[in-house]
Amino acid sequence: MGFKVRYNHVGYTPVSPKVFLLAAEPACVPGKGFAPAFEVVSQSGSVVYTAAMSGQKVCDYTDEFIWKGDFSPVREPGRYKVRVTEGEKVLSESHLFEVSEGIAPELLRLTLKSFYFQRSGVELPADKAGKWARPAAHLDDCIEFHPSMNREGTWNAHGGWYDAGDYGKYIVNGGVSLATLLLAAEFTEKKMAAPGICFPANRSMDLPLFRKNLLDEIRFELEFFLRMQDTDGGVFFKVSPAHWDGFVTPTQSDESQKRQILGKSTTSTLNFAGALAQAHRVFESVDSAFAQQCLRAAIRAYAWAVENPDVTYPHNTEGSGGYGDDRYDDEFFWARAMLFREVCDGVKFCTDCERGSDCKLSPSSGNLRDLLLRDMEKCPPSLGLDWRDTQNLGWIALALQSRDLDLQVRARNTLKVVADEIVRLAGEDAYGLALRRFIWGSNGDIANHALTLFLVNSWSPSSTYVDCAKRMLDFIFGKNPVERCFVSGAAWSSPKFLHHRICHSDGIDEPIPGLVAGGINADRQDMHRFPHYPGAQPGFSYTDERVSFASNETAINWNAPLVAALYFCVCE
Ligand code: 9MR
Repeated sequence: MGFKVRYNHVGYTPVSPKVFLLAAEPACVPGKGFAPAFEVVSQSGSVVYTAAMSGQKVCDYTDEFIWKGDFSPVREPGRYKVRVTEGEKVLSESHLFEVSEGIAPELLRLTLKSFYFQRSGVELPADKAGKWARPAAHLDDCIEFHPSMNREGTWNAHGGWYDAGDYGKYIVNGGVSLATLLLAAEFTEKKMAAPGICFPANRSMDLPLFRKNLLDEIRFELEFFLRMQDTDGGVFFKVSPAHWDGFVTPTQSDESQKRQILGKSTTSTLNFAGALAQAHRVFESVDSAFAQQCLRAAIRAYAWAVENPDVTYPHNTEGSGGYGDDRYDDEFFWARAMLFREVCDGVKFCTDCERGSDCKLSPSSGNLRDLLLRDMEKCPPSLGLDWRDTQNLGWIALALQSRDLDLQVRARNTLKVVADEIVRLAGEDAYGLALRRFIWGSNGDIANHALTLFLVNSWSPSSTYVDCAKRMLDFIFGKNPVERCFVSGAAWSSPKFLHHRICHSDGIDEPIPGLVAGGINADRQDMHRFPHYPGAQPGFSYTDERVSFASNETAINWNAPLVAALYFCVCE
């Protein structure tokens, strides 16, 4: 009979819940009276804690029997393993893992730094990038328009992060990634300003340094965003190579093909408006001229979208991803709520903040507050957020603003219902997740659920939310059916063969650290590339192979909520 322990391969923070699982392989049916127990063993071999495994469950996406072990009382920093026994027999035991206050801060540093490695168009010098240093390439400062634009001339679309394992740069996905990182930035500011906060909150965390690095990284993308705005206020959709690149370096890619800019559309323009309005808030105290520039750009973008409310995304996907979305309500809600939060009392929106400019909120659209009330009706929240469904960013903006207490209370209560639903679903799931299905980028979904819990906890504090969120992050770091820590460079089981062009062409064995793999994806869209998934059940739909673009690619919109959730783990 095959048993496996499933646990956080990196380790646990002393005060965190410390839960691990025992899984019996799908074919094994435990006999009556089967009663496993476990011990926690220190590196020197002494048993520091024993308890019974509890709560047998069947996991519906792996067909495994699952038991839970909880060793939360073990708080003494050190290296440990868990060993599950039945009578004299050892059923399974873990590798050594840490209990340490340094774990979450280190993971936070690592996952944030991954954005630096995703920078395009600039040199990454060795003193910052170590062995992953690389020369500037994909400058994109003088690129042509895609033929679909029917437009002469060139454009400067320099900078920004590569979206994922490909060399595309996309506003739609960049926008939600920025918004998520900006949320973390908002909280760092509050944290540092709070009276009586004993600094640093976690002794292993240098919060001012983290905040500086976070803002530097966010600004790198924001400056690219600003370049993507056309003179009329609309925002281009993406910059991409003419054809999918092979696994070549950025420099080799430059030598082999040209890059193009394309697709001014409603979703890209509203994504831009939402993210840039929020940037205004975050950068106000750091660089107010830049903050004003962001806000003006956001308003112009919003005005363009009001006049162009249904311009579809570019359907050209040769050499790039689609990010296709023809529903605009949720993007309008996000942009409006962020702008509402920044600039107005909801009555004279544009005239108040952009007197004399060409910014127009169509008079027939009515006052902004009324529009927001309609948005709230039309766009109920989801459990988390992704590039397609962005309404939660609208709800979050309303929950965090204090101009209108009525809207604040409604938004906070609505999101609290969402958090309670996440907790309910997680309680039913053998691995403690609130996913309804594992889809492309499921690790991003998991991180976003955790982030929702942490945000709601900020106005409605409950250890249930925090514990549930932390247990979800354990899944990303190893407590999962495929026994992988999904973040490169974080643990012995981390991915080595991410679907990532730079990682496969830079001649360095170790992948760039801090990148989260998309993770388990029951849809397996890459079967034609013959990946070796470890089992037939949906929960085994991950493989650490380069061909597995559907499970083993990384993307900025999955890394960003992980950074934000880890920030909350450490500091809030
Ligand atoms: O994250 C995107 C996922 O939701 C879609 O199902 C998938 C297919 O359209 O595309 C994913 O995004 C990819 C993008 O299109 C191009 N860069 C890599 C992204 C991550 O795989």
